[in-house]
Amino acid sequence: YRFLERKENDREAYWNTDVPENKTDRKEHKFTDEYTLNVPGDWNSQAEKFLYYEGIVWYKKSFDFTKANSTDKVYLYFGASNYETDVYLNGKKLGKHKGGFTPFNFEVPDSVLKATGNYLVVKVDNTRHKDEVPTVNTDWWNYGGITRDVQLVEVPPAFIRDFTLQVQKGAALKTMKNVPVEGWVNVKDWQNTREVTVELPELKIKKIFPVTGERVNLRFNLPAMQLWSPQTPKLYTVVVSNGADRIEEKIGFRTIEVAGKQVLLNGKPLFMRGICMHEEIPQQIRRAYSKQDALQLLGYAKELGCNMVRLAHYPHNENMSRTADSMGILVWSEIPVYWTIDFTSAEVFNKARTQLTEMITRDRNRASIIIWSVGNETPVKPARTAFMRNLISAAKSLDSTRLVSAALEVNYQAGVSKIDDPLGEFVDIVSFNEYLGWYAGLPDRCRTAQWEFAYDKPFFISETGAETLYGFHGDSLTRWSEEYQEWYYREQVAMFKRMPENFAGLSPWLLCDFRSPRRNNQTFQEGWNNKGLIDQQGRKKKAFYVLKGYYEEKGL
Ligand code: ADA
Repeated sequence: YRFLERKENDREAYWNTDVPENKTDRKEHKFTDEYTLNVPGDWNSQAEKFLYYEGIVWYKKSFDFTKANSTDKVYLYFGASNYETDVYLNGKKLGKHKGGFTPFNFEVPDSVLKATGNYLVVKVDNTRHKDEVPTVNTDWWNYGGITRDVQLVEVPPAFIRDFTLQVQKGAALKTMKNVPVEGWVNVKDWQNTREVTVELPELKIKKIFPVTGERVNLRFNLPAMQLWSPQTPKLYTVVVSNGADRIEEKIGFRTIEVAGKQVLLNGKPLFMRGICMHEEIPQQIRRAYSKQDALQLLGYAKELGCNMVRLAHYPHNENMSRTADSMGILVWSEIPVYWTIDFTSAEVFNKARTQLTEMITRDRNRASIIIWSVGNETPVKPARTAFMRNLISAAKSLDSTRLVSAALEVNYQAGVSKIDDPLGEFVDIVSFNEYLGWYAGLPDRCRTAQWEFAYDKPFFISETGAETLYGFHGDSLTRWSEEYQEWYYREQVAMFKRMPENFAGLSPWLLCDFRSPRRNNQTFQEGWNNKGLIDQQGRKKKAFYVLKGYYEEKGL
């Protein structure tokens, strides 16, 4: 392990967001200690001395591996590793990846892999840099390490790299009979394999397609079937095979579109009763990664009466979207283009687009995901608008079936809150974050708030919230008390009820209190952002029940 020369628990340094770039006295030196770290898992939560650690950790592991067939290919797959990862096997470099929240893999050449005594070394560096995505300044903990699963994957030479199947875009779903679906199978390098078979056993469907080029297009009808929705999260097993390889996926079929002022799910108006969340689990206080974690977080959302979650501010682990698929929870999935980054840099754009591509490639078969978000609160400037527009086009060309949005800022003018960000023209849903009654004024401000919308599109409140310490009580005018947050939510709910008809839903900020290096108010924060409706111990604050009450009313 090589640590940057910083006190191991250097809280001051961690809280100073300029540290990674501007400290000139950084030297590297070797620690002789070795630790056993769990993978998947962030390193910060695995030992007290790592809590504030940012820098490099070298991982090593040995393993034996015998291929089932000598002609098979082997890949080393990482679910995610934050942020820069270099992978070596038996002394040979397999590759490098940047980006903390999306999957990547490297082919392991036959010449490198041994039957016994393979030695895998992975260097992970979570140092923040100005020209990375996200950049130096974020309001969440920069958990380092190999935070998601690592797998060795053995496949035949002609293997199914990827496929997708969804309801045809624009299909009018008058009846549930003969629902048209479309998609493709990636057949790159299949050489002598001439056919691919797609089956949906439950619907007694078996289709055989001839293989040409690198992509085989799929288009057929499903007979009487059930669409996926939050009320009926029906998933069908889809089997794709070619004689040598076979993969099975569980896929839900639904449509999502904007028609005039409304968002339509399966052709019917949708109101999103959402909540934002970070990928952090209360009580244990670490990065979430497992199915169990997903059940806990999404279980809280269900209890709150949600039909939707905003997974902020980066792609969460795959268990989240898969569990959302089976629980019937709609998902907003986002890349970490957050606040100010260098919008003039082509290199930074490429980093953002790579993460967008990796996110969409992983999750394009998840019915739960209805919105790809290209960023959060990026300040309105011409270069930024061009940058974000290009990301929107990239998302659309990767997946034309889902909606694209971004959390915009409100343009506060005397007495009027204007939603007029130029990016509004290019997104499908105009989303924005507002904190009326927390960052400015008291919650009763909501009563006189005037909203002006420049776009005749559905709009979505992607954040609203107030900080509160669980168990800290006062009257409703006492900031940080549970009563203040409760009052804030009451006033906000009353305001939502007066919103115009294109109000398509909301995802308040946020489900659980979370660690943040920016939050250094010594009395109320101590390294925590406490806008959760649930605290770090998993206890519900009073405001939880205000939002739940509203969602119960809306859900009727
Ligand atoms: C912003 C940001 C969030 C969160 C919030 C807050 O709106 O989008 O990440 O940090 O502020 O708590 O102030």
